[in-house]
Amino acid sequence: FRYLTAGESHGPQLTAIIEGMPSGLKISEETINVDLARRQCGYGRGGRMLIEKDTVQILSGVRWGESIGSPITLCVRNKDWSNWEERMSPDARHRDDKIRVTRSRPGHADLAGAMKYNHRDVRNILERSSARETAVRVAVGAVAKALLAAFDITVSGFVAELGSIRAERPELPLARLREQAAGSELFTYDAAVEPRMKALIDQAKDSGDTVGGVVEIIVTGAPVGLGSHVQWDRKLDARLAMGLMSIQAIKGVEFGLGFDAARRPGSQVHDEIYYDSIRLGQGEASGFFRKTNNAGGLEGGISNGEEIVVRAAMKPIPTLYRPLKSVDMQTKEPFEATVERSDVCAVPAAAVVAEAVVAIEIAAAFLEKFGGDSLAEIQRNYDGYREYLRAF
Ligand code: EPS
Repeated sequence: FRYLTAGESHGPQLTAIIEGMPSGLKISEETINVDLARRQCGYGRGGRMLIEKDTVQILSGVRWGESIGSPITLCVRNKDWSNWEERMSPDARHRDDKIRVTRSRPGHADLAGAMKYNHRDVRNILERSSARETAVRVAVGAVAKALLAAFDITVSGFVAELGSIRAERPELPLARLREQAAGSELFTYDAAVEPRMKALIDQAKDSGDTVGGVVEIIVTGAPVGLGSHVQWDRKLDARLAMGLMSIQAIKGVEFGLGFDAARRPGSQVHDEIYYDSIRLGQGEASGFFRKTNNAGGLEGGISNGEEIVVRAAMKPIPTLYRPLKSVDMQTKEPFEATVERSDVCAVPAAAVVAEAVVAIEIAAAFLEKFGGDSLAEIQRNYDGYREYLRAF
């Protein structure tokens, strides 16, 4: 299971091609659109979100509501394209060097990218480094989530911290946490901190600043045995970290206790193992369990049957209304980088994007372990494995 995305932020569309999805999976544009809308509606977004109303078009690989096993092409059109047709045209006749962008913005890919690709126009970099690309990754994630849902695996993204404000995960079933987050413009599971978080965003907006935060992704129902200890690039935590780090503006990833584990003695970190055969009668896949989950559901790069809990830190958006110092690439003169349109905070959107990339990596590991060409074949493999686990 692999995918690629293509498309510029102000180009005609974003495209993804997914390869390796089995046949027989129910997929509809409507379900994908639900996640596209979630990504757009977080508190703190800028003017661009008033222009876009993202919807997906399925261009291949799905027939009559089901995947047929061939590559799936997804497309999300950019409504803003109508304002950019000439400036972003593939046609050489539209070339206009007067509109070149030579002022690279701190914190963006602008300068390093222009130097690497030998561009004198930063637009050739910023169009693709833009987080607009995440729209189509969320669409890919929705397909991955549809596969996982067929095996009762759920993936949920939440805002766990915003600036210096930390949310507390309430002791509630995950379904309730999802309900709470769905009704929150900040996608947080802690209703108590929401007003303070909003106030922080408003305050940043007023002072021309931006706010970052931490998103938390919780996976339930993942069986023991996804990923492997035997090779570095098969470790599930490594693959999840790569997926998350590939999201624009993410600067750090941690699992379970994360960096806090380094600050505690081992006796306060490792999750002790218990066994109770009664659990089997209650429909659990295994009699083995842990009373704590400091490991975040992963040991040795392998899922251990507990909830997978991973967090990603997002830096504040680097496009500020308040000017930041930079140097013009052409004149080499200093200038102060300002902007006409930007998001103040995109952490809620990042929770939806992180949910998508985690779903993609879990689905990829799942298909590697139970892989087959049709959903029915995977179901047989999965049922056999679960039966084996019960007897282990
Ligand atoms: C982005 C800058 C803004 C954001 C954009 C990401 O776009 P624009 O430059 O057109 O105002 O709105 O995010 C999206 C368009 C989106 O769909 O998330 C950037 O520089 O990364």
